[in-house]
Amino acid sequence: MSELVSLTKDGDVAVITINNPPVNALSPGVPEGIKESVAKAAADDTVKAIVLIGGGRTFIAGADIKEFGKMTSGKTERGVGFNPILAQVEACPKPIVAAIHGTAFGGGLETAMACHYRVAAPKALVGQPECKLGIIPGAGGTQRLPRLAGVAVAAEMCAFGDPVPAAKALQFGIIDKIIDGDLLAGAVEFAREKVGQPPRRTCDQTDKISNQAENEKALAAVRDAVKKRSRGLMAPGKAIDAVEAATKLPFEAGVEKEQELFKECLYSDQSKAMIHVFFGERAVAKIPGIAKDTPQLEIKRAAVVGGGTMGGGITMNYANAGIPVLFKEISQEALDKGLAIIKKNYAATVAKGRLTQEQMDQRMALIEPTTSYDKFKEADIVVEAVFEEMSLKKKVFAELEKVTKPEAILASNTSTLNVDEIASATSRPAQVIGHHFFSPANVMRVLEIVRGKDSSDTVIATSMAIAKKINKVGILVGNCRGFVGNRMFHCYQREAQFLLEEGARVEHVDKVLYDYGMAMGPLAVGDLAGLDVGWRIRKEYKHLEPAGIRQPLVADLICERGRYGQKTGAGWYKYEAGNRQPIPDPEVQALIEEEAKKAGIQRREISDQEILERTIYALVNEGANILDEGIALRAVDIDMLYILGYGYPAHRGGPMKYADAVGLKKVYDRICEFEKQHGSLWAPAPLLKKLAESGQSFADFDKAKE
Ligand code: T1G
Repeated sequence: MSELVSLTKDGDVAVITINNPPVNALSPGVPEGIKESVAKAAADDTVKAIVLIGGGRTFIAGADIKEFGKMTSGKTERGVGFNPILAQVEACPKPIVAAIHGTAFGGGLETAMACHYRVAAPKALVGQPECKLGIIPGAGGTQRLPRLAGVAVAAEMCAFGDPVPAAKALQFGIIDKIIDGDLLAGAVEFAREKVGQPPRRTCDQTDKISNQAENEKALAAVRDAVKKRSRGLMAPGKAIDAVEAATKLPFEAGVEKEQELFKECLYSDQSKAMIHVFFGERAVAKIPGIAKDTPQLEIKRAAVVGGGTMGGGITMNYANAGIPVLFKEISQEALDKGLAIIKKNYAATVAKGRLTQEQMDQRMALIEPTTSYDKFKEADIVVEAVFEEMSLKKKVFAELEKVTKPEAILASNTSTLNVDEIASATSRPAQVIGHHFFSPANVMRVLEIVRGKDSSDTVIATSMAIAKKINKVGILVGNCRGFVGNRMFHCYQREAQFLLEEGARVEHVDKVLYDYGMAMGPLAVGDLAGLDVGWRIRKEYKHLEPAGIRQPLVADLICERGRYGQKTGAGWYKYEAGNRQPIPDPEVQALIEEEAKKAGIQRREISDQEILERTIYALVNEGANILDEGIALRAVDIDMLYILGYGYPAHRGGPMKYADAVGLKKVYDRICEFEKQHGSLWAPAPLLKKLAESGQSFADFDKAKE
């Protein structure tokens, strides 16, 4: 018996326990152990019923995702061959009860559904989240789930992958009973009650899939929802196809059809990209050189300085995590305005039913508005979120040093300014760090943590921990102009604007990037964020710009005309009052053409492919420079920052993963062409050259750093 799966007995009930921490994934040996244990229990005359349960903190959380990379890279012949084992479980002549706690996800729920009954702890979750990995259930989930819960629920669960709490699962018919208290004891008792009854095989249930008219309506509705919510993704549609097969084919044929669709997804670039993202979100938490047991500061109270949109969003993050937070502005009027923004944000969430009024009130009660520093001495962390002006930030940090306790963390929400220079305004640079939130700060899940040259290990470790606590993915980066995200974004925006001058229309550039999968095109993003933000930074850094380097011609002119984007009703596009729909503006087009003419730029037709390569490869090339300088720890950190902070499509895996998928040699050669055409701004990054010429990838670069 493999130690991964143990078989014990509780009287006449066999108990099969999975012991594969941390999440009881169906790693090699676990399915075999289940098969062996079920066969033994079935052959044992003293056993009348069987319970299958997870050891540790959860039931089975799914197939071992690490195995997929081995399969798609040919490193293992082993497929996701759970179906024969689940068929044996289902055919067992003795009743088998799955006892679920923690999560029964993917193959975990599929295993539970192959059992004859399912009981669950009240807080358990079930789900088929495979589509979030770019695949679909591959062990009968799309065939058994509709038989238990009906086609509409099954299609929705398989197409969107959202977890379903136990109470809802009970209502849907996915589980049979919720066990309060001792789950195992409850499951054993439930199993005993089934002794002597013919096992209820899920594959034999057909009443919930027999109404074809209802099935077609349900499937069409989920297909519509996928069109709206899953733009560009392949797996959701395939999952619905598999569920549809359950309504049209005998069970075994439906399982075959599912397996065919599963393999189609598993070997796709989309799935490789999304699995990269799954592990990437966890990889970025590993900081070389900062020991796991580095002492951390306990964050019991926070404070935010600056009550604008960013300050308000940051304050909400702490309140949402249950941490009392001071919210400071310089005047009562500004404070009231900031508080109103917070209230409005919460009220909107309550209106959508995603928060109760009581929860909103609890969170508002954790926010203490103030116009003074009086209580800042109690704060364990202060986040400064004032105007992006160095002199103002340094003034605030000089004040903070006087009003906070020596061990307090002093974080700046600066999006590009030099964290070391900000720290120089205090005598405790070890306590200073950058916490760059992305707008809207209470929504975007990434926190770019910028280490200063003196930021202490404790401040860094605490920053990574508090990021998780406030439900952010913390990504540690080095200190340079624009850090990682905005330094690359500057190149991306620069190329987008050069393309306008060279002949592409605003809406064409944006459409190409939107169709690629970006949440918005680069110019529409500028209008959303506010063109004046970049304008102010360009003015702040103008004295540092090297002479003779081509600069965009039009962005400043647009700002000089008071066109800051959506907030002023016009930017690259124009906007009708109260409508955020961008409308191409002939005035801007004329300005672009006029400036290009003045600059002697020969305008031309520009292909979609060139627009895509000039913008995305600009990200890749600068990303390679950033990696080379050690400003980003790994290529995957850059990918995660772009997916979580800039609306980069997860199904492309991030700019660096995408470059790997294209092939670095191809990317490098194209960049060399751009260098010939457009000069030194396109000088290939040395690291990209090195990797391309040695046939390596950014994934190889990351692996070498492990
Ligand atoms: N396979 C391999 N490793 C996994 C894993 C999995 N399924 N799930 C988690 N891990 C690792 C994770 O990388 C991390 O490693 C550690 O476990 C703790 O995870 C056949 C084909 C279950 C809700 O998609 O959603 O089944 O960083 O930090 O926050 O049809 O993990 O410590 O080295 O996330 O408590 C379907 C994915 C697979 C579930 C727990 N299942 N996992 O969250 O811990 S496909 C999933 C999760 C499939 C079948 C198909 C979460 C969790 P490390 P964690 P957590």
